[in-house]
Amino acid sequence: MGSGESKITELRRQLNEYSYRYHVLDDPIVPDAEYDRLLQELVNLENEYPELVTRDSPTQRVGERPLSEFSQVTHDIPMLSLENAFSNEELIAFDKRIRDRLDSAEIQYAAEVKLDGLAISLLYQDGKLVRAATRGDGTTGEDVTANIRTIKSIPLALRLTGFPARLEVRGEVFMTKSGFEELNNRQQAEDEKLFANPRNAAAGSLRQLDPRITAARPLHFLAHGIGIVGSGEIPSSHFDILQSMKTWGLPVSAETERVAGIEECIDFYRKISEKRARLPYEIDGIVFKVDDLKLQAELGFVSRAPRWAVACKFPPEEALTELLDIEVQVGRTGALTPVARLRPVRVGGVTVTNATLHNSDEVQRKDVRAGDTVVIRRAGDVIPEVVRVIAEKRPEASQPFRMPGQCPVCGSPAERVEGEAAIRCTGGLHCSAQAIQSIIHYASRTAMDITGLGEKLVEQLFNTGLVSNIADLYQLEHERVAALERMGDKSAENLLRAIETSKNTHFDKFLYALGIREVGETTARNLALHFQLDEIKKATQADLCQVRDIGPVVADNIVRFFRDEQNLSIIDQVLRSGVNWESGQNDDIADLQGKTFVITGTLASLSRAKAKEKLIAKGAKVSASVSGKTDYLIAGENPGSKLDKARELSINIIDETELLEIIDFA
Ligand code: D41
Repeated sequence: MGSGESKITELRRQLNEYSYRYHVLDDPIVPDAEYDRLLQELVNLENEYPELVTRDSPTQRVGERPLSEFSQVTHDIPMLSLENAFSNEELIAFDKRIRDRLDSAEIQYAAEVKLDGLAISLLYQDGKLVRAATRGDGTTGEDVTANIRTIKSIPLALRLTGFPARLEVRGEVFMTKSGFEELNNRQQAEDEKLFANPRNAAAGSLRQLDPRITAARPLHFLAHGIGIVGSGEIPSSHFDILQSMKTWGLPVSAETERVAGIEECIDFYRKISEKRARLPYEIDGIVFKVDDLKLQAELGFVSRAPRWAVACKFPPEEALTELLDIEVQVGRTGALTPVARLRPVRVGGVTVTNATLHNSDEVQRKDVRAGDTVVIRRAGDVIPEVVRVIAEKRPEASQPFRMPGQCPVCGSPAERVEGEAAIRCTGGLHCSAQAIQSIIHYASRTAMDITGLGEKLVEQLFNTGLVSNIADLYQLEHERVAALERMGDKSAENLLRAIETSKNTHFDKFLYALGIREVGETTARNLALHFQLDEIKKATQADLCQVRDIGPVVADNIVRFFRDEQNLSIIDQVLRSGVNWESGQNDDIADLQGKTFVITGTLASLSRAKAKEKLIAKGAKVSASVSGKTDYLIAGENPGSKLDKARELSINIIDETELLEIIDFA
């Protein structure tokens, strides 16, 4: 072997190994720039020795010429479809059918996420990728080898040994959520057509006749099964096959687990549903497959679907509906928020009638209009939003939306604040919408915590003239409250007692309750650690900027708030009504101040939400995932992968008893 040849072999080995570490193990060992440098070195050497270029060299991913058409491929072993289960009951029935047929008490399943991509078949002959085809109708697909070769997570040659001489790998080609966003941003910048979702973007990218276009698209692949196996041994269970494929350099999902029995299936489904919004790619369900291949063979298939597998579909996160009208709401701080009123539609498992449009810039950018057919998205527990308009369905007479120049509630001029997206009503507390919202906020659980005083009741008290500001709450009389519609003696008594009880509070809660613009719970707590009320009233912008996390804008909001005579008078009245707090009570808060907690598993004596609230009340931060910034992991029953991660990062792990001590939970 010449020195050129051995250098080329070594470079290819190195590049393939780096690629494997990156795409399959998700654990890169070199920076991208180093990979690119070695690849360039290989390109140069191959130019020097063109006779040494091989089909499976990492330099040979992108073909030079567009195809004129895709040729047809017949799948020797048909690519079957999946039976669906749309409820827990249907999943339970699936498991029961299998147990009955096999006369078995408990079945082991491989539990996988169901990627929302395109099913693909990859044929490896002697470890070399020789053909790639779409699923098509399951019997006949299209030959997309040239395009598939451009996908970097698909090995052109398998690693190591032990794979069958002929091996058909089946899996899904997809685009990550972030890859999709980036692609659409690029398309927009270049005035090209936008893709509706990652799945369509992946499909459109794979359908290109010019592989150079496909190569520029962020496509990924995950293997989830096999087809043809010729001359060679494979493991006897599906899960073990996936593990073997991984060692051969094929990427498989990190979420796959082996589970036993229906209960573990349901747990897995719940776990992934909860995680769904945080996964980097879109999934539309879970697939359960009988793990043992012998049992699979025994079960066989009906028409075009195997009896041994089932797909549990998630409710779709997007739906189409008609936008009936755009209404402008006024928030606590006067911000005018356009809200879409929708023809009711089911999305993400609930019926949605309103969706946020954020602000007027957003409405302009998306050009959303009354009468439009729109895509609504509700992912996880986030507020439903309008994603985009279906332009083709726009009615002819439609008018662009315009933000009103006046507050729709009080008629005061609406102004855009420099450097802000929001347009605000300038009416302040003279605006009934702002007045009502400020009282709702004052009474809310995380502020003064006046039990039972919610939105509806505040509106009623305000509209009947009993309460116009927070000070009036303390002047309420039993008879007049009891006389309100839907109230009565008992409810009135409960309300007045709740108001009385709430008078004993903490300074930070009170500060937060005042609803000063941009003073949230954390800022209020930081302020309370530094100042007494009298000091804040007199503080200058510079004084306030000394406080952690307070910048000039927030400081300015605070100064303005306490310069307003009406605000000062209301605060005076409130305090004279008996609202009080102990001074110096915040000493113990300092311990947890700024510490970051993550909670995993189930807690026996309180909900995770409650634990989170208590920790935040003590000045801690609570984050959803473990990282280097985490100070403590609270591990309850059945902790998940967060516990492993925390151990890996040597993060302090505490149990429920210790947690209860920290938060003085009685
Ligand atoms: O992730 C997927 N989309 C996925 C699709 C998966 N994890 N497993 C699958 N398993 C099968 C069987 C059991 C029929 C071999 C599938 C598909 N089929 C499938 N994809 C498209 C049609 C069928």
